[in-house]
Amino acid sequence: MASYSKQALADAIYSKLRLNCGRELCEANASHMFRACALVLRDILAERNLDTQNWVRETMSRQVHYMSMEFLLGRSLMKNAFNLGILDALTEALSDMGFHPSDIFETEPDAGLGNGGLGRLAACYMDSMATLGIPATGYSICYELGAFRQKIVNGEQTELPDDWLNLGEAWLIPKPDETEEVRFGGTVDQRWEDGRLRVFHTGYVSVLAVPRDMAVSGYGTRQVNTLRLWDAKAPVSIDMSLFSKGEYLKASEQNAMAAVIAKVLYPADHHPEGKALRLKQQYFFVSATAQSILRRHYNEFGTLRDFHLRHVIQINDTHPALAIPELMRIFMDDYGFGWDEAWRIVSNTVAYTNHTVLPEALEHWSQDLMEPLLPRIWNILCEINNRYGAQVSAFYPGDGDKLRDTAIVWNREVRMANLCVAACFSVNGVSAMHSDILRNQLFRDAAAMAPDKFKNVTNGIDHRRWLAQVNPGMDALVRELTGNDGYLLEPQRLRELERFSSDGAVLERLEKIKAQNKESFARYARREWGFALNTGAIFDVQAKRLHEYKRQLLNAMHILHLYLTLKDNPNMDFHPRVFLFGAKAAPAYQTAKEIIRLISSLSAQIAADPVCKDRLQVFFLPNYRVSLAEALIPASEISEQISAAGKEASGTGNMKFMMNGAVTIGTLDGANVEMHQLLGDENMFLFGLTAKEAEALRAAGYNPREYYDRNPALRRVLEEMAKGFGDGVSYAHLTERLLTGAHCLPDEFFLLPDFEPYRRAQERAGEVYRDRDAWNRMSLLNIARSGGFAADRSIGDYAREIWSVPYRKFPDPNHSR
Ligand code: 26V
Repeated sequence: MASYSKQALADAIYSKLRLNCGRELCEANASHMFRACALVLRDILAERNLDTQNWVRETMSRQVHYMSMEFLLGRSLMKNAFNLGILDALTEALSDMGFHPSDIFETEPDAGLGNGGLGRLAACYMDSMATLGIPATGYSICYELGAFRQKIVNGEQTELPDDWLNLGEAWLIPKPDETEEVRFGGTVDQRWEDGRLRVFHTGYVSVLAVPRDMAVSGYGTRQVNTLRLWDAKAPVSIDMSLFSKGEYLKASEQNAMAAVIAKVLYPADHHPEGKALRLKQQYFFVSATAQSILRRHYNEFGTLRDFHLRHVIQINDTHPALAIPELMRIFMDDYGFGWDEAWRIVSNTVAYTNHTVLPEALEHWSQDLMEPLLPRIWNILCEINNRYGAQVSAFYPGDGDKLRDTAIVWNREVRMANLCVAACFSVNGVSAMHSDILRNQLFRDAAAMAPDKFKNVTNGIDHRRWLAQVNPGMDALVRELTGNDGYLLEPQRLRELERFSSDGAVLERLEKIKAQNKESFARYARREWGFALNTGAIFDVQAKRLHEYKRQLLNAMHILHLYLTLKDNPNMDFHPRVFLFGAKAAPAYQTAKEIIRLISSLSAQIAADPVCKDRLQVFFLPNYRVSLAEALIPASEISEQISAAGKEASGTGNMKFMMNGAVTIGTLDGANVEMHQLLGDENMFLFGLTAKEAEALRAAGYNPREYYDRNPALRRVLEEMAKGFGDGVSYAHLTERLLTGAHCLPDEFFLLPDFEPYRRAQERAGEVYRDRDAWNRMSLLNIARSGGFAADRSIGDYAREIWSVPYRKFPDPNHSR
């Protein structure tokens, strides 16, 4: 296709419909149309993807390999059309063909290959890397089932499978000729042969890794990168020979392993279970990726000596950390390198991003699991551990504690974070505060040995998706006020909006856009769930994974307090509120599920009480995911970012709300700290203990009872919770966790000390909201100062400070928007 006029697109869609979907236009439904559109765009992208690869080969650019167990992509059709500059043409083509374009876009299932922030971050970064002209490939598993679909039944979360591939497959380009073999189990023998130590691995089980590539477009550029998703298959021919040799058990073992490895994304977030399978998934994807990268390099250059000059591998949390021993294995066992040279190359290639400091989320694997499953990797890990231990001992002579704390293998466990810190040339946190915690607390001893290794790259979001695409009203206003659409490639230009912070007419238009977004979300909520949202109320939103440290329970406690106050004083003067929650709980995380149940009970109680009519509403929005966030965030006015200080590594939802003009009620945690530096006390409602204060309180022997005894309102909230509501369910277990700690620290996340400060912050927000002008100004300044939270800025930081890759733009001369 030479050009992408609406006619050219319509013709191409028509042809895909007939040839690939076997449908005439008159019999096509929205799913057929979506598939046809996706195939048309896939062709355009596939061609540009080849051009990009040729360009990378010719220029021999340094490439980035971004490894992540999660990529929370959401929908791609509108995104790709937007990036290619053909969204208007596509929309018109679909209308001309007799369809509502939005029906077609909304038919696309979310590619939910992730649990939360870490996975969405990877997706935003893929967009920015393509846009900034960085040759980059992402790697993950092609999970057959993505993040579970959440259904609320009688107030409780139930989990349903998410069969995204059914339609999502349209984006994938299978590359069976680039299949890699991954080996599990068996035995390893080492023998000297021809003057070098040779390693022989026998008796293993094989799983084949088959790439299914997805093209990743960038905005306004011809560059198209790749996201390589590995599918698992049993090796058919070996399988048959095993059968003929009578090794039936092994053959069926291989089949079983292959069938299960790429089946489902782990729904756990910070709550590990099903450990063995997760380890198999990690090694499967890491081994396939490492082999694939090395094979391509070797085929091109005939040597791996300069590998690190051409490649950098960024690992997203510790989940892909086995890439380190796996690369060592391939360099040594397959390409004959000695340890020292292999180590020099590998440790100059791999860089690690940490995404959490919660102890239960720092991965460790038992020797009992690792050694039999990955015998050669286990050898290599032990060797890395010995050598690193020697370095630690030399740096801290005679200090056994330091040796223990920095050890990679200790007490029959492999500690993945310590492995990354020892082996990677760069370790970064994801907000200024989080990076300080890594440097000065979590990895203090290792950081003292290599201070330059430790960096910060504050997270960022794809502002083209999270502002321009999801909020067309605001996008139009920004373009009008800044004179053009330049902010799409230069997010800092949002700053130019500050000029209008006292312009009454502009502020009114801002308010109107928000009001329209609220109306539009209310229609969505009515259509999806039959909810009737009061659009005259403040939309107050907390949307993120459900976790105790994120403190959805604190929000619920405040709502309960508001409800009780309203009952006592039905004429209370306050601006009506709609509290909206969106959150999935890890299926095995009982307390998180109880909190969902509590929110549902509270919601029903409030809905049934006439005193709340037109004043107070609470809704739990089922199945929070990327596409729901896209509808919800532009309609939000208050953004709840209320984690216990020191626990949220960064947060990225906070940035999305800010960029859409919601005002934050938040603690000094993660990237909120940087938001606060930009906004000041005047444009944010800050409350609560700081991380230092919380630590000091804990050290002084924190007793939640003191707060309970001192604050009658808080006491009443907890008593009511324990009693339960109209549906007869008691939440005594939750109050017990707060007051006495049932199998946990009492009130581990400091809800009680923060309750009163939170209540006051809420009250202040409610008051300011009534001064429409003041509120709209805050909202405008939030948008204006959000440019620094664009993923383009983060990727620029990675490119400069860690990857040493140039980042350029390749403007697409035909691009029009
Ligand atoms: C840990 C585990 C442990 C084993 C079971 C499965 C599983 C899945 C995920 C994790 C770690 C999750 C780490 C994470 O998502 N961190 C979030 O990363 C965001 C992007 O940097 C950041 O904004 C959030 O603050 C941080 O919680």
